[in-house]
Amino acid sequence: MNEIIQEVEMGQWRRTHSSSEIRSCSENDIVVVMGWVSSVRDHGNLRFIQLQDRKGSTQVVAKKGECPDPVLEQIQSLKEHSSIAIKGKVKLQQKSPSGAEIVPIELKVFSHARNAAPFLIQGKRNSIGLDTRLDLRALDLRRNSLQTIFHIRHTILKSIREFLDKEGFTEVNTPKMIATSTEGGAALFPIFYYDREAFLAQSPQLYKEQLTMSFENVFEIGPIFRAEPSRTNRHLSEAISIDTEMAFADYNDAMRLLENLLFHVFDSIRSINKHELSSSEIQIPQINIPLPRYSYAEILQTLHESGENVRYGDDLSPQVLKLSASNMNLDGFYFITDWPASIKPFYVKPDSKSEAKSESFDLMYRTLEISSGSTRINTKSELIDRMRKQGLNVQKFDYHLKVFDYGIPPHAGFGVGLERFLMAITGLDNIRDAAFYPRDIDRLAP
Ligand code: AMO
Repeated sequence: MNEIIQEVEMGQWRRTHSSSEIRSCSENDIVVVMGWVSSVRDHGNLRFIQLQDRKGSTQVVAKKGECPDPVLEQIQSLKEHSSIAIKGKVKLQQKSPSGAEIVPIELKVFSHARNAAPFLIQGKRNSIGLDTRLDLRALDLRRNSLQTIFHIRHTILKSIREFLDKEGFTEVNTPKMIATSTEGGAALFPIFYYDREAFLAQSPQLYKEQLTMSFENVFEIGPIFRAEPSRTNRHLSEAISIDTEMAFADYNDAMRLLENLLFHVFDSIRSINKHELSSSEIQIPQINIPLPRYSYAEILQTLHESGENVRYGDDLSPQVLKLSASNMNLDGFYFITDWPASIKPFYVKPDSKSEAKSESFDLMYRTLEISSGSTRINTKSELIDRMRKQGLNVQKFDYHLKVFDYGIPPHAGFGVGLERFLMAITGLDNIRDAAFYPRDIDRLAP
């Protein structure tokens, strides 16, 4: 360990001001700031520390003669990322971005960075390999560009809760260790549940549907687990899903709810994250509601007109959507509605006039799927019929089907992938950067 730097405990020291509060101090006020070093610059008898905390950063200026010599020496040996506290005098500075600087009187180093970090706090997100960053994710997340993204994530969640609460939705939590698949068998993670096989939940689907019986409108924000075998920039093995379900409603009501939710979230981000957005390249989308709605059949028609051989019942991959994008102006956010029933899960209600299509939608951002939703089947015989058609073992769903004997209301809902949504809003090109600790086929740590 460095001889000049002694790691010490916090003792009686407590932070008096965060970085953003220094500007409202008076000249010569004595303050204690705490945080981590984002940069140190040495000009001989003049040394600068940029001290970062969760609210921003403050400049500490140590000048020979103005600050005690031992403090000046300690600063010379400080490395970026060290965790420190400074007691010092406020010097108002119009020219400094924070409006004030601190002249140190005493310095406490809580934890000294032993190695030069592979990346600095101000560094650009993409200037270093993703794997190097993810291996040291806690440190990576200190970087300004990621701080902005995760502050926006926080606003998304806060404003969604605010909006759904106002709309009369109750927040719920449903089991994550479950007995059966809901979204298709292949993507399940099996686990041991005492002496039985169980699975990690792919979605709260069946539980949220059941809860419409007692609460009418419910939402859940929680993890979903998908054993995705492919390595893409838009799939995680563990993602956060924002699920809603409402009684006495159909998929048109669900789409209206979702577009109003988007509008509220974007408005909130623009106002709450205004300061950070002004110093970043992120442009929060401006949307007009209602959002454009294109039926699956319309998109297929456009593809056929441009000579593409996509059949009714094929999924619309990002590559295929790119082809129709230029003809249909598939930019920004839009819905694709009325998907073939054959490619939707068993609980999705087929259209009453045409069995081949279903009362369903996907919310898209360009070629990225952000959410799916639908009207659900609410009669037991129809649900059993659909399960059989999809080759499912009906008996395994007995715990769910039972409920349908006791008056489940007509209902509809959607699930939004939080990381996909964050990607769309902030322009991220890899979903891994939208998760604190991403999980994929190759990564189970940190
Ligand atoms: P779906 O399977 O389409 O629908 O999932 C809903 C949304 O969750 C996100 N998502 C993912 N995000 C990252 N990595 C993944 N592997 C992943 N899988 C899904 C997507 C997707 O649009 N029960 C239905 C929802 C409903 O109808 O209410 C469901 O789970 O953004």
